[in-house]
Amino acid sequence: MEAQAQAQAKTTIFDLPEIELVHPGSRACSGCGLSIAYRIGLKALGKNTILVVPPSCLTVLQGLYPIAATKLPCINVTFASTAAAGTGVLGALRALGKEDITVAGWAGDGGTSDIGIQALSGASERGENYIHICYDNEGYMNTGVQRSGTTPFGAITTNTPIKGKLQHKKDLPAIMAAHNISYLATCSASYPLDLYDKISKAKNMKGTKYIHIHIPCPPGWGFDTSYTIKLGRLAVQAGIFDLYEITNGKFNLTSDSRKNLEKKDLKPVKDYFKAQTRFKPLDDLEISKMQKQIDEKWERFRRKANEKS
Ligand SMILES: Cc1ncc(C[n+]2csc(CCOP(=O)(O)OP(=O)(O)O)c2C)c(N)n1
Ligand code: SF4
Repeated sequence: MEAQAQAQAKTTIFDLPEIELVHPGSRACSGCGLSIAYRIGLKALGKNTILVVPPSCLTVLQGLYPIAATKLPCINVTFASTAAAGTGVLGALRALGKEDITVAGWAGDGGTSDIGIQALSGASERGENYIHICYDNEGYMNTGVQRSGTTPFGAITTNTPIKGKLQHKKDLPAIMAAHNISYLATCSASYPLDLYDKISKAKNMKGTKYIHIHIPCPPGWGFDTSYTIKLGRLAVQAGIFDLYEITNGKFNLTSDSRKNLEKKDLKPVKDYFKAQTRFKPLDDLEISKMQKQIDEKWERFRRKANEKS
């Protein structure tokens, strides 16, 4: 019961701010998880925000001045430099005495886990008062679905076309947690209220904050555009992508991931893999190995939760 109560997002659909910081209509694909996360995320960041965005699907979604989809000021920067540019904006605001403005980098998984990681690591080590939001659609999607560090094992991309990716997904939130930043949260486009609460919390904390959002991507993953929400939820309910936050070092599972703690059997990972054409190379043996890894991870989560209580 207690876990159920703690699992609830604090914000309900009725309390979401009515303000819209994204104009209706964008150039994202239909069914894009990013367009949901972006709309809700900007409601949480609020209008007193400057965005820093590297090349990605988000630059396509936003479009260019004067027909940009975003109503906030936004700086488009080079691929590797999001967090460094964010640090520069913070310095300029400090010089102007305007320290009440939120500076948020919003970058893809390629722009965060691969090419942007050194700038982000530096900003985090310095403890810049900066929010970095990584939307993880698990590939370089804007340039035609190439594999990134966070593409999962077995996924077909245009440069892993036959056997799928042979390496496992880089655990970027764990890398960021090792920087001991003030706040870190994982979210999913399929849990918009949980996402809203976490970005709102990040906005009200000092120091470096990192938000990692799982983003179902119909053309990159190979599923029907009407299944975006269902598929993102299945990733969480099968225990593949976990929703949690680390506030000043304190770890907590949230939303359906917290509910998973009390379940004996989570949804089978097979359902998630079979729902996407990108996982075609995975045979039953590979899937059962992955099910075992997920089961072991959840055993560890349960042991930790029992030690705490
Ligand atoms: C230095 C550099 N290398 C390559 C590119 C080409 N490029 C533009 S967007 C992009 C993919 C971005 O991937 P990701 O950050 O995962 O965002 P997504 O497209 O998936 O939204 C690439 C490779 C570039 N702009 N700059
Ligand atoms: S490729 Fe994927 S992430 Fe990019 S706009 Fe299309 S659905 Fe969204």
